[in-house]
Amino acid sequence: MNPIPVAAEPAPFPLVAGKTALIVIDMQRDFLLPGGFGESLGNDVERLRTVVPPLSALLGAARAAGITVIHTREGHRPDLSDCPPAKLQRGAPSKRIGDPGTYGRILIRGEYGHDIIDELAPLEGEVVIDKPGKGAFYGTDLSDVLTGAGITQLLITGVTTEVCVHTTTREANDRGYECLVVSDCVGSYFPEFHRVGLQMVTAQGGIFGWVADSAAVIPALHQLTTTAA
Ligand code: TIU
Repeated sequence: MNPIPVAAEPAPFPLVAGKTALIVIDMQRDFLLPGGFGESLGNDVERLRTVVPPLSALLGAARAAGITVIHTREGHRPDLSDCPPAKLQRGAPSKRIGDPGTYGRILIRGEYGHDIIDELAPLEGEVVIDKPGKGAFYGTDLSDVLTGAGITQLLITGVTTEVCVHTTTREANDRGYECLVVSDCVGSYFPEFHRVGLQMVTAQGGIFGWVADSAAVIPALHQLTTTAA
């Protein structure tokens, strides 16, 4: 089947049926709710809430189109053996990874705060990748999952734009994936970093990939649904 072109910067993005996955990065309570890791770093977590409605709509369209959906969660083992001292000690946050927080131990697997917000909860059968770093490929089996599913195109969403979204997009681009970052479905605690982070993806002819908003991607997913039916 021919790719469906999505209006994007710097050029139309080729959406390919059966080869596209939606990646939802770290939409976890620890990043989005007051009292979590994000706030412990001094951030205003309310800024990330704007991502939830458009991402919810995009997720619905992706599920309806039957494309592969993969969620990621940043976090660590309870004994912190997979958390490098440099990450643990970085900065001077009021609370660190592993400390008790409002939603359990901060960014620790199995804790309430580490899990994905209710609005975007994974459905049964959707892959959830637990990652110790900022990039979703580092220290995970994401490459194997994508290869096994025959995926070549990634729709990248989640938080935060300039940290885990950027790191993952760069990792994916270097591995040969064609990446479309969905601009209103990624968010940052810093509006300026968000804006420039998106520009960095598309500069120089799309050095890391493509950028489009959900209003451009959702109709293409609907088209995929119609074409596949
Ligand atoms: N602090 C910040 O902006 N982000 C992170 O620590 N992790 C992710 O981006 N997921």
